[in-house]
Amino acid sequence: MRVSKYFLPTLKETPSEAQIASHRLMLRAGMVRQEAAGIYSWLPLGFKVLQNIEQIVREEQNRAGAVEMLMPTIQPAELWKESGRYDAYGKEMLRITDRHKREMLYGPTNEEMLTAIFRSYCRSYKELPKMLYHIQWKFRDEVRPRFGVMRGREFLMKDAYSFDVDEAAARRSYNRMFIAYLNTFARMGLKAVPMRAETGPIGGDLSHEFIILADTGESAVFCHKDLVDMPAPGLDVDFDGDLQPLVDERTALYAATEDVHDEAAFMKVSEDKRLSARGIEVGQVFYFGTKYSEPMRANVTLADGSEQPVHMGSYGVGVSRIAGAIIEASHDENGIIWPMAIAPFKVGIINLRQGDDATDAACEEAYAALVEAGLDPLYDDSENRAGAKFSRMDLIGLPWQLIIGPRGLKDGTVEIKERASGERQSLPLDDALNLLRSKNVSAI
Ligand code: 5CA
Repeated sequence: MRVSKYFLPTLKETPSEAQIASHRLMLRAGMVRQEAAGIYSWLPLGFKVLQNIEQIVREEQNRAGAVEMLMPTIQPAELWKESGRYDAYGKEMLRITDRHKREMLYGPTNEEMLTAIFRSYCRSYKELPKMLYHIQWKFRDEVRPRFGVMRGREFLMKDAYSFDVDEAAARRSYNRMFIAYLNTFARMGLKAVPMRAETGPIGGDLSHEFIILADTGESAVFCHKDLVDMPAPGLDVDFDGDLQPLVDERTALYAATEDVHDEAAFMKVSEDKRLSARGIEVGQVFYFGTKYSEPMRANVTLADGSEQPVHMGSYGVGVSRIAGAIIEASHDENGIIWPMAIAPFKVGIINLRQGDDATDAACEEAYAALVEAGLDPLYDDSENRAGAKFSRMDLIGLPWQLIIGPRGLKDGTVEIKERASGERQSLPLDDALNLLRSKNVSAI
């Protein structure tokens, strides 16, 4: 992409309404625009980031055996009356009445709808287990939408739902998602720690939140330090095998959010390993058994002919929140530092003298080569002065910068800068292109 053809409305001024770094940087980098409290347009740069996050989530859901589908954003109130959550959900639910005076709502989550879908088609234990998911916009009329996309009212969520014959089988589904989440966040360059958590309006009594440690996080958390650096299981995990030992490894050490925190248990962790911190919740998994299947009569016939409500769990990832969370975890005073896997473009090409024939030609050559290599370059071909190009490239945080100017070209060299370390090196264009090609591997 060429900057001259793109839409990249970066801001010089720091927007006054933004309280935390990620919100400030998303506005300044021209990633999002607020349309109403907690409701955002995703401008082209932000949208690419959102799509990259979504794609990693999708790949890891598929790897774990979940099947993608798409449910609507608008739901009929009847479904929620069946489960008993229509009144219980309270003011967070955006309620809508259509022209025929039918009560509708903008879905805050989809347990009811998936339970209804399941009961329409599945009647026998032979069809189990099943795991379905979608990636769809949700609406929760939060009292205090804040921190930009981190606590929005409209936000993009991946939500998966599992159906199993009994609790032991449901536990296996829970474990699959638990492990898939560890890999998902690791691929995004995030260290997410699973912590025992409150179940809130979703229900059930087994739940973990996946939390990234950050000073600006909304939740207070307490955990064993070793959990923070424990490596992800890796993409070669056998999801059909026994995942319990991998889950046990994580759950044996103390980790809890403030809502379920047990001070006495925490004090048993040796003092040098005790970590009390703040964190951002990027995902949550729930096992709630028959909470929805029982009132909604989603039953399956067992081998002995008896009928039983199906055992369910649900598993959410805050896709749009993650865009903010990654920036919170990875930025400096000059701007965002994207991990390679999430970066909206992998390389930024800076032309130091637009209009100089040799410089323009070298930039064009580099651009074509990087497109060819699948590195999706962003070429700043604007008439801006070099200083403005540098600061904008730092602000939007592409992992690599390829800097090309007349002075270097005279000696036959260009410059490469790594955004994360700030390290720069001069080398011939061909070597620079080869080096960049060698960096084109996704994380993990
Ligand atoms: N039905 C379950 C799991 S599918 C559920 O709704 N879980 S949740 O309430 O924990 O939400 C899942 C994830 O969505 C959270 O972990 C969080 O990352 C994200 N999320 C929740 N509320 C918001 C919000 N207001 N803004 C942005 N992301 C949010």
